[in-house]
Order: sequence, then structure tokens, then C-alpha cells
Amino acid sequence: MHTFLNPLHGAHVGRHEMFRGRLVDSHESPARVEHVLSEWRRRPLGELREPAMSDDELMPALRAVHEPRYLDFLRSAWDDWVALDPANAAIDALPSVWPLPNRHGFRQDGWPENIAARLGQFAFDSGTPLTAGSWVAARAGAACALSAAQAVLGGDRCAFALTRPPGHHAGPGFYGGYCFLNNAAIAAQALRDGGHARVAVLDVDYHHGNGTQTVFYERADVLTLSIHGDPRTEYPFFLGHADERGAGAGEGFNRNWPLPRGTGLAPWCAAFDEALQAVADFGATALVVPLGLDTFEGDPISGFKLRSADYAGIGAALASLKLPTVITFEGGYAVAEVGINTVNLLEGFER
Ligand code: SP5
Ligand code: ZN
Repeated sequence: MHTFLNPLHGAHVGRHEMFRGRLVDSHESPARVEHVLSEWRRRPLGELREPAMSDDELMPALRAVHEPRYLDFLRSAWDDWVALDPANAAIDALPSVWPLPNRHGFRQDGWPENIAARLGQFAFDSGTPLTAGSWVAARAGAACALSAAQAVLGGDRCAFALTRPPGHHAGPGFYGGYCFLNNAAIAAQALRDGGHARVAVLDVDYHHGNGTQTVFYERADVLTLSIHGDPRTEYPFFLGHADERGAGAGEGFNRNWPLPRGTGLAPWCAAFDEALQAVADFGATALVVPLGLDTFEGDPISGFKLRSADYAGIGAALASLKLPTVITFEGGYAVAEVGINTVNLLEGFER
């Protein structure tokens, strides 16, 4: 399998995120990808490619998943932030005010102009620093996901998009959870547009894939599945319950497996086996795996108990579906082990 590395991931460096009323150091750092890369160099699989893509090629794929006004916002948000106050150039942009549905100030037309308000229009948390390089890095990451999908459409068995910022929390018109552009959704949509009739997305990040679920919630052609910490106690809290099954034409085409904090390998695998069966029952012709390594026992912000050796078995089980597969790099904050865990999974898939 070839790896599509985002050469511009380091342009996005969040300094701080809001956590329970305090600004804390950001967990989502360039070192995460650097550790995966160095482990990949010790145990390489296929070629390492650094795709470059024109707007002409990339933007239609972004617009197939994200709203135009959201993409316009993302592209100019940093400049707008600095224009608000030149001193902002030294500070990450974080929202601090939000419109709530069905309350004073929420409207579908006529939005505020002030960037401080627009951050809250599009972000669902204050834990996602938007920086000078966020758009450049996220854009190049989406190009990696699209290139990985193109490789699979061209006949490759599997392709890995090694990129940050991650993507699975980003929805059609919202960002959060360190995510701006939904790389997995962009890959899934590209597989659909490239001729795959039924695409399954099986999200194994510790956190519910709320962005991906929202993108495809009313569609029957993309099955979205997520195994994650129970949103009653775990981030992102407001989505990811077992009774969210899809809506309209998409009724029955979304499944969630919320699991309690502290879940270890055996119960995690019981859910995983059900999800694998759901992919098979759906008759998927292609698979996308948003790969979070924050299910690892040593993850500093998560609560599952998977061990490094477990990831090889997970990779092998994903491969047993025998589907053309795109894997996108999502969460995983135990920086010292994230490379080992990632390459263990990729090797398990190849074996
Ligand atoms: C892609 C992904 O895994 N996003 C996860 C976003 C999680 N955001 C909430 C993080 C809470 C951080 N907690 C800090 C604990 C400090 N002791
Ligand atoms: Zn996560």
C-alpha cells in the first residue's frame, strides 16, 4: 500500500485549546505525523508520495462534502482574525460565542460579519485552534485523501492518507475536534463519484465521527459506522448514540457502537465484529477507515485499553473484508507510540 503524506501538515501548529475553562497546550501536534513517518521508514510499506493538487482538481471534491460558505470562511478566517486586531497574529483563533438553535440569535439568513462571531457560527467547540497555516495544511491533507481514493480507483488494494489536522469531526458546515476538512468523507465521496455503488465508512477513532455521520446521514449509498467512547460521558458528547440510525433515504445506513470508558480489547472487538458484518451485509464495494489510534491504553485524552500488538489484528480483520480500502489518519495522542501503533495496523492489513 502506498502512503500519501501531507507535506504541509507542519503549517498547522495549534498552540492552545480551551479545556474546562483553561487554555491548555494543544494535543494535536506535528510530532504525531513525524512519529508515524519515522516508524514507517523503519518498516516501509509501498511508496511514500507527497501529492500536489490544483484548486481545479481539488475544490470540486471539497464542495461535494462541504458547503461553499464554510469553505469561504475557512480560507479567509485567519486573515479576518488578524484584521480584527494585528495583535491576534500571535494568538490562535478560538471561538467564545455561539448561536444556539431555537434561541435568540440563531438564524439561517444574515450572519454576523465580525470574525469573532463567525468562529462560533462554524465551530462546535473551543478546543480547535485555527492558525495561520490551518487552511494550507487542511487543504493539502484533503488532497492526500483524494489522491488515496484515486489510487484505489486506479486499482490499488489499499491507500493510506497520512495527514493532519485530522478530519472526522468536520461536517458539511462545521469544524471542531481538531478537524477542518473531512478527509474520510472526501475520500468516500470520491469513491462514489469514481463508480463505487456502495461505500462503507468504518470509524475506529476513540471519538464519535460526528462530522462523517452528519455528511452522509440522509444517504443510503454511504454506510457510516462508528465505534467510540459513549457520548454520555465522552467527547464530542452531542452525537454518537446507538439510536442514531440515519434519516430519510438514509434510514438504517448509520450505526453507532458507544462503549464505556475503560473498554478493553475483547468488548471492543465484539463491537468491531458487528461493524465488519454490517459492512459485508451492506454489500459495500469500497471501504474507508478513519483511523484513530486514541483507542490505545496510553492515550492521554481517551479511555479505551487497546495495546500496541492489538492493532495488527485490527488491520488483518479490516483486510479480511477484501475491499478496496482508503485509510485516513485521525486521532492518537500518545505521541511516542502513535507511529508503532499505526504501522502495526498497516502491516496487519498487508499480511
Ligand atoms: C480527531 C480527534 O481525536 N479529536 C479529538 C478532539 C478531542 N477534543 C477534546 C480534548 C479534551 C482534551 N483534554 C485535555 C486533558 C488535559 N488533562
Ligand atoms: Zn479521536
